[in-house]
Amino acid sequence: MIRTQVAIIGAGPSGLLLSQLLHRNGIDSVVLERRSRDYVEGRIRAGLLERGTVELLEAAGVGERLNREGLVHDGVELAFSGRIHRVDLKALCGHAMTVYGQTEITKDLGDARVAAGGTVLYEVDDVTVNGIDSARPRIAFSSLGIRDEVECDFVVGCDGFHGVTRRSVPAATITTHERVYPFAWLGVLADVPPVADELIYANHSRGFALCSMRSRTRSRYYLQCTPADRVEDWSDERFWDELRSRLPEAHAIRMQTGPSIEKSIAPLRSFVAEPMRFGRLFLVGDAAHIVPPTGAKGLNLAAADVRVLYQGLIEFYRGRGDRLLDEYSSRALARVWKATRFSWWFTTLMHRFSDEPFAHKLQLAELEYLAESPAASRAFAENYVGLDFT
Ligand code: RFL
Ligand code: PHB
Repeated sequence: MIRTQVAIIGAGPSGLLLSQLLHRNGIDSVVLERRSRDYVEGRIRAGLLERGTVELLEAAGVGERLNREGLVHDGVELAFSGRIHRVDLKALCGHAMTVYGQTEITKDLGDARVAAGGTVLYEVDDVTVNGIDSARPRIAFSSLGIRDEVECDFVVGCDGFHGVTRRSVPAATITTHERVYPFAWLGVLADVPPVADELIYANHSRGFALCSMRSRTRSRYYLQCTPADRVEDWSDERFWDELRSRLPEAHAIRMQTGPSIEKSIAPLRSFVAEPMRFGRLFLVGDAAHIVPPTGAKGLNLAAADVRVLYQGLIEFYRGRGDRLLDEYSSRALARVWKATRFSWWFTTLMHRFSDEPFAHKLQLAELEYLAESPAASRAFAENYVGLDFT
């Protein structure tokens, strides 16, 4: 039997970040993770951080490499009708975005947890959550075939969309909202210099494309594909040809190609579970909500949940009561719904939904309006860089 203050399920970015922030504030936690450390750190996912996420990583003591290697972007490009419109994020709302891979964040946090002597148990199976309505909940799990238990004050579900914690609450106490989009993203990672200095989101009659990056020598590109597509259907050559065809001429001719080092297909969905607290169990990040990746809000929302929760836990353990913990669900959800709206809107604006020219014409009209109207540009920029914390 292991005893701790906070038991965290899942060692993705939200679980590790929470554990590290609690540690820096004198609160003990244990993290239980189903996969190996190498697997968690090798998963190619998010790459674009809001300033609030950067600040929180700094507060967790892992800002050093991030500040050295992260690429700061003051603007973002929207491509449509063969033209390129740059949104000057910095000029419109005073903030920039930082490119730094989720792989690097989990590595930095994993190292910090080891350096601090923290307990992160990888490759655990059959996690079950019990007693969330009691003062001492218990988590049972198996490690190397041996059954064990963690007893704690609070349980935090940081175990992603397919995790166990959300499914362990009584169905009558949880409401879920879901929208599945009729397309997916095909992502490719390649060691070629990015086509441009900033990100390019492209609306094209053949479908959406996104040019992102991980460094000055490593590109991350995405294409809208069908949910039925398989990675085997997409040779590198087909991918590069299709990407080139969806970019404006000025970028297409400059694009460098090379062998892919990772290729994957991800479905797109919006999902929100309400509330995000059940007795002594809190849901955080993808365990509670999913957004489509257009706009890069997923990891940033997970970090925003952690920000609210760790402050509540600090207040509780310093003997200042549970007001902040009681407000966790409503405060987190207020931001979640705004990011859900923005991600849905940006997805709807940029993707090809049907053959119907009317829908595409409306998208182009809205993009033109965005390019012409400082008010519309500002509304976009404010949401893209992340709304202020209230
Ligand atoms: P994670 O990262 O899914 O981590 C959950 C962890 O829990 C473990 N787990 C369990 N452990 C124990 N017992 C169980 N029964 C368990 N079940 C699961 C899992 O193994 C895993 O280690 O959730 P977390 O920490 O909430 O983090 C969320 C982010 O990973 C996610 O929101 C982002 O990656 C989304 N996302 C993006 N977000 C951004 O902010 N900016 C981006 O640029 C961005 N790009 C993306 C993305 C997601 C993508 N995909 C593949 C969905 C691009 C893509 C393509
Ligand atoms: C990424 O770099 O993986 C990325 C960037 C921006 C997005 C989504 C993903 O909107």
